[in-house]
Amino acid sequence: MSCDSRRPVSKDQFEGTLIGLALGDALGAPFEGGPIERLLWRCIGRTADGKRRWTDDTQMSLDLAASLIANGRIIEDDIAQRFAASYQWRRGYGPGAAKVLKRIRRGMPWRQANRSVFASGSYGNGGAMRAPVIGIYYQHQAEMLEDACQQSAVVTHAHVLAIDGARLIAHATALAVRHREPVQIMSKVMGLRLDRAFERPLALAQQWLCGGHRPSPAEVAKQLGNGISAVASTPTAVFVALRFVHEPFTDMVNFVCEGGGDTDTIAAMSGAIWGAVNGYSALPVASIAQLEQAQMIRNVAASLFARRQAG
Ligand code: R7I
Ligand code: MG
Ligand code: MG
Repeated sequence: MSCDSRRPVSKDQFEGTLIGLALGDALGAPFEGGPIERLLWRCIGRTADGKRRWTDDTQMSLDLAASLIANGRIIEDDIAQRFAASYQWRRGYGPGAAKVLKRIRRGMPWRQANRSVFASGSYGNGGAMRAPVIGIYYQHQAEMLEDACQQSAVVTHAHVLAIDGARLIAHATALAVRHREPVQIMSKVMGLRLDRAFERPLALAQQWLCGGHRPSPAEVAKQLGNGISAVASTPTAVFVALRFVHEPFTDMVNFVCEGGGDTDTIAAMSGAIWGAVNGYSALPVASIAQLEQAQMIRNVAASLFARRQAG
């Protein structure tokens, strides 16, 4: 195990981030929510040829990546149109996000739609679940990463807590591309200026990581959260990713699924961070073979890498 070695980012890490995200999403989706959501996913969670479907987390990440590939930077109007055009109820979007996207599709400007369901904008984790794309793309440009987090989240998630959740996940992914040591990544994450609501869960996560404490899935869910809000899921995803970063991907996803709650999104975010550290080549081959449109996602990651290299 290398100690905090600085590495040039590789295509393998771009692919690892996006496929790690999609795998976490698809493997976590059957365990998301309560009995009704799980039953529904049993009916619609497989493609005609038996592959595991991914959900809104992956769809929005692919839309964001496609926009960056096309434009080289974040253009809010473009990502709003792409998010709205891709919306399909069967991808399991959050209820508020679904309304926002349908309104944008009907012609409402995103600056109006993003505060039309909740007056201050949504504090859900929908802005954070796509933030790994920002993290890998801007991993060497801290200021641009900050702006891009804000811009990519705000079109659907205007609330400060949603934007800070996106910043946390994007920075954690960017740090994961360059460093391998969990404690090192965690201490850098602690230096981000986030809303006070993130302080307690992040401090506890750091304490656990530094002390070598191995909490159970139930303890993580209880102490850090497993909910649909950015505050109740993004510190959890960062902790889980760092706790399992040198252990098998599948063990990490099983841990998230055992913790319950917003399993697809927590596994998607931790899967992306895990993939950023370890790369595509470390992901489980058998699970990738079962993943809906895995090759397409890999191609998107490769194009994003090429766009990044082109400057
Ligand atoms: O954040 P969002 O896109 O949800 C993503 C989640 C992920 O788990 C996906 O996998 C998918 O399952 O959904 O969706 P939103 O609807 O914007 O936010 C999620 C939920 O948080 C909302 O439906 C509300 O229940 C709650 N919420 C709020 N409640 C009250 N006031 C978000 N913002 C507010 C608020 O301001
Ligand atoms: Mg989802
Ligand atoms: Mg979810």
